[in-house]
Amino acid sequence: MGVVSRGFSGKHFHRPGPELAGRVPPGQYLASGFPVLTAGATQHVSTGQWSFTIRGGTTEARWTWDDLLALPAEEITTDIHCVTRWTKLDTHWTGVPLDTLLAAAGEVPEFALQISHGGYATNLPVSELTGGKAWLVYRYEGEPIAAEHGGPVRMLVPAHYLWKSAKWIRELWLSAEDRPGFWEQSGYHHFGDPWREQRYFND
Ligand SMILES: Nc1nc2c(c(=O)[nH]1)N[C@H]1C(S)=C(S)[C@@H](COP(=O)(O)O)O[C@H]1N2
Ligand SMILES: [Mo]
Repeated sequence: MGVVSRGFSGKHFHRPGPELAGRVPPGQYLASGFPVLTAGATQHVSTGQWSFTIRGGTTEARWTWDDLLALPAEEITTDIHCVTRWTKLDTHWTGVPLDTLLAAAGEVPEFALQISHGGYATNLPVSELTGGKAWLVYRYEGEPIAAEHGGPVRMLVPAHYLWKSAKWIRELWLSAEDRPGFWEQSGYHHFGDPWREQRYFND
């Protein structure tokens, strides 16, 4: 992984007014644009190349782009929070809930590691990906997701800091141990709850 490209620049961020205090987690600012945060290079994955595999359940399950589009999709409106302190309110996405996908994996162990094209990875308990809390998304604001934002398909787990939402996702590795991903190996939190400001390992 190389340099982290940051979209952070002062004039595009502002403090939330009091009316939004309950929407914006502690230490966060509102972003007017949609910053791009990538460790390393943008991955260019075609829809024909893309597939998603869940390993580590009693059944290995895999979906191509066409398989994913054939599944019932949900429209998601949600706020997203990056650990570099920007928050974006009311983003709209279209995608398939992980509940649907994990149901095809049989019995599953406790932890999940999201794996991306390009080598990025991030971990969460499986229980954070079920119960309508996570989606594989393929549309943003009604359009295909731009490559820089993780298209054609990325994970969306909005209850956690956005580093827990892998762009260009290709696999989910399930296991009984909690294996750290890219940022977690560099001292970031294993859980990453923005409301509890779980930025670094000991937060
Ligand atoms: N594959 C991959 N996914 C990733 C990252 C990355 O570097 N590579 N960065 C993470 C971080 S730190 C954030 S804040 C969000 C940024 O998503 P965005 O670039 O669409 O704003 O993607 C997350 N997912
Ligand atoms: Mo981030």
